[in-house]
Amino acid sequence: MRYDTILYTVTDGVAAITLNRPKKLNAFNDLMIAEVIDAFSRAAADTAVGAILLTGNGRAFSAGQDLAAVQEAGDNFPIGEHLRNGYNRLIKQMVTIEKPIIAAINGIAAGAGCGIALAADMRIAADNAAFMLVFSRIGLIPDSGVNFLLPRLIGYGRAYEMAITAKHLPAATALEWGMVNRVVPHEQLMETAVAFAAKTADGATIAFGLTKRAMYKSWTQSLNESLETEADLQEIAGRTPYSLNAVQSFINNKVSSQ
Ligand code: T3D
Repeated sequence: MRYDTILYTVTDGVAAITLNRPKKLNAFNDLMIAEVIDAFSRAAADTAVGAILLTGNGRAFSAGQDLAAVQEAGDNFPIGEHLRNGYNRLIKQMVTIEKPIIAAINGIAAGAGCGIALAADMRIAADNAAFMLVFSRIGLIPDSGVNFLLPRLIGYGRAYEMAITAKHLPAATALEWGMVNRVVPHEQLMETAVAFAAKTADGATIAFGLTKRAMYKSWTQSLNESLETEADLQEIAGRTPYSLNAVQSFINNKVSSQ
């Protein structure tokens, strides 16, 4: 698929997906949703890709749904169907791809843009970035996974307040609340995120993918069930060449230092 609204590159084991409608603050139209879904599928299927980096071009990460496109569609816009066919598919895809997704939040992440940032496994934010649940400003409830993901990261009270006030949450507060993993000066964002993604892609990628599966699965499991999942997945992780070699080199180093 040729992309018109995103950029897609693969370097050093990292697939970088860049939302690329900067004049519209990377608001999502239908084409962009389809292209991002296609790019994630491509990155998931590519054995050369060990980590995925998601960012936005220009001054925003994403301003969410393109409201001009919604207005053009008229009063009978089938919003539920639009969510099911678009954002819901994208969010489900992001949380089930067994490769780490790192979002480099370069500016405002609003509405569905915030939900998509939350569906990444880690977030590195520029110091001038911010999150905003703008939905209530236009009389909507949060969507794109926000109701599920945000209270789990920052707690119900904070998430609910963000939803009903629709206020900017600056990166520094997002860090304090556990919504982002780190905040860096804006000019260092891409360098930091790319280096982190490349290091991740060079690590125990199968184990990283299985860790994601185990953690997401645990949210709907009892402790006993989660322990069972860990045992099952460890059977797989423990037999990977990465694990076998790492254990062997640990033993070898011990022997040679005796
Ligand atoms: O249909 C469904 O599936 C439902 C799904 C809904 C999911 C959602 O995401 S609902 C929420 C939709 N998003 C919003 O309501 C955010 C709208 N944007 C804003 O509130 C502001 O733009 C920001 C607070 C994000 C940033 O403000 P500011 O002052 O920095 O920038 P700006 O001047 O408002 O925007 C710059 C340009 O981007 C401007 O275009 P122009 O006038 O220069 O040609 C503006 O219209 C455009 N833009 C920004 N956000 C959107 C947008 N165009 C279309 N849709 C947008 N969401």
